[in-house]
Amino acid sequence: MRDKSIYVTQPYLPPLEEFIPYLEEIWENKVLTNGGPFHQQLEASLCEYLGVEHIALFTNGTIALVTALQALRVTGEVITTPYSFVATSHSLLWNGIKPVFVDIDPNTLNLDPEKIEAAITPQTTAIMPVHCYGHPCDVESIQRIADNYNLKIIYDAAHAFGVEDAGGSTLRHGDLSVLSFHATKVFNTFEGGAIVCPDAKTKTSIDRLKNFGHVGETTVVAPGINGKMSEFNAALGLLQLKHIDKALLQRKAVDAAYRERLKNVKGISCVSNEAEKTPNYAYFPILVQDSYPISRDVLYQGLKDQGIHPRRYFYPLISEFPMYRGLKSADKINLPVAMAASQQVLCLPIYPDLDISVVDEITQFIAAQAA
Ligand code: T4K
Repeated sequence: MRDKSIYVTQPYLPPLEEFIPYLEEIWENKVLTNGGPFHQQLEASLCEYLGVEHIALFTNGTIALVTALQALRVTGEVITTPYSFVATSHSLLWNGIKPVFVDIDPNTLNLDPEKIEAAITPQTTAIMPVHCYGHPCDVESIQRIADNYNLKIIYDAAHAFGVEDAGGSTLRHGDLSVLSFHATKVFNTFEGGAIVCPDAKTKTSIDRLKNFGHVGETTVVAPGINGKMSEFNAALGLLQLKHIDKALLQRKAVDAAYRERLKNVKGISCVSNEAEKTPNYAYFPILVQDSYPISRDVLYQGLKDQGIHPRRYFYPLISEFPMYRGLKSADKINLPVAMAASQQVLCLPIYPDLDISVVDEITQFIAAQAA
């Protein structure tokens, strides 16, 4: 019998004793931050693991998004999705940029490329799509539009750690991709994030921006911010990397168990991960459709009453929050697919240590409501 509540996620933590040698090294070196040895090692190790050329580590994904926009000098209007965590659009507001919301594709729940062109104005300078739940966007169509209109692309890849498509890492697309290493993510450094850069020059300018714009002791070349990852977090990242493949396999088993047990439940559909060559099983979103006998919110509450805490990522839509709802593009009429998804989605618990008996319990509860 289960004796504790189950949350949508539980951070992966390696054995504590494995972290002690890293701490001892920090204590010995007395280098705590500002691009120390663990920071450098983690950048190199992540490049190798993810199959990308250049990575700049950050204190979290939000500051990385804010900095990515600064690095590309994005201004004016940026086309983005309302179906995301609010940090996506907040990074635009922090740069004085106007978000322009465009509806999503009903299958991938990512920005719908067919709707992008109609939203482009003379003020548009970039597109900020999200690989929602780690499922890749239609990167080719988005790139074609960006090329035609001379727009930058910054992917919010907060959910897309380790995801690969047929050609390699999903993080290689666009001008920049931004990762989050928050506690709730597939790969975590407690707090953390990164920008995947296409070349060394871009990485250098981003490294300056995350260090106040400093070059050397006495020169400041840009109004940078403090976005640096500490040695403590970088050391955690190095240790997590040693365990990531096992953690991903455990997630894969949970994902497969849900799909198998829910496949015949009328009114419940699982978001496909067939587009990925290597999925990361970051989230397990289901859509509770009209043909299911109870609403998403009644199911949500029913599970909570059992001590199971799924999450309605992403409800409400970003466009419904007070600082966005006055925008013309925030009008519900423009965003029917995103509205429907936000009313139907429920992210079920998924994390490496989740026991399959809990998946059984959750799926039996969901199926029982439909019986
Ligand atoms: N772009 C996208 C698309 C994002 O999803 C995010 C973050 C960002 C950008 C920004 O990246 P960061 O600046 O965060 O690096 C969480 C996270 O705080 C946030 O990182 C994440 N997206 C978002 C989707 O989810 P909450 O409000 O759901 O977190 P919270 O505290 O309710 O945690 C959920 C569950 O996880 C808890 O019920 C229990 C468990 N948990 C959580 C934490 C923090 C633990 O067991 N231990 C923990 O330490 O926002």
